[in-house]
Amino acid sequence: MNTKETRKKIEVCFSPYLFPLFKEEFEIIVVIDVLRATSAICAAFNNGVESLIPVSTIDEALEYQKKGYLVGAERQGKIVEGFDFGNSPYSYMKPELKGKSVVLSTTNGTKSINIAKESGQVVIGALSNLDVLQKWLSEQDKNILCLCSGWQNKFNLEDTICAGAITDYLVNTGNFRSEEDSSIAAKYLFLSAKDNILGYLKASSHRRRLKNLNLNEDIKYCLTPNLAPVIPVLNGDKLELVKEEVSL
Ligand code: 3SL
Repeated sequence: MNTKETRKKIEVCFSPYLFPLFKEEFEIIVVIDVLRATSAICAAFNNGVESLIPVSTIDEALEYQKKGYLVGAERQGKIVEGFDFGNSPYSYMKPELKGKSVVLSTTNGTKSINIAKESGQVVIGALSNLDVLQKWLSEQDKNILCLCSGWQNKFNLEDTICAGAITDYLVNTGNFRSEEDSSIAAKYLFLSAKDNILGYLKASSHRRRLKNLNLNEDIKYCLTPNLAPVIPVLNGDKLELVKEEVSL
């Protein structure tokens, strides 16, 4: 266990809007968009996708499509017309995507990735890769920020609960400290939700939004921990799997 002085920081930023207040201090930024961008990204890598290019705008997505890439695009929870797929994790489990490089643009998640990338090493976080990600983070000896993508710059519960789980785990190793109230609040939300995350989020805004679009199967998948034990990290403009083995 590290002494008080040598412990690294683990903090939580509730939304991309607040990110400028945090961005100078962290070497690793865990971008979280549980419903559904980062869960879809983990599903893609778990299915053998070679790399994934996250882009912020539909124009960028179109440019890649013209170059022959398979491109997913989502806005307001729906597939953007003319693209190969949207943001459902199930779209990224198809055998034909194995070994491919795909492109994705989503309402909040891919924007957060691009906002974070100038400030530190971007790592993808979701409930679906929780255990393996926590273990890997605990071995990095770096200051870590969990950036919750939220919804259009607003706070959301599911990303905060995931960030709280990571915070709780890292603080419990004895090698990390949290000082911000946002991190403490995230941790307490996780502790209240952890025995039934699906039930806890029943009335949450994005769960309702996706339920109205008949996306219940996606909700269940995204809120179930450890279905996709992979660690995607950003290398230049591409997400790729971390090279090292992580044993739980
Ligand atoms: O905002 C995002 O990046 C998406 O994950 C939103 S949705 O779940 O596809 O509606």
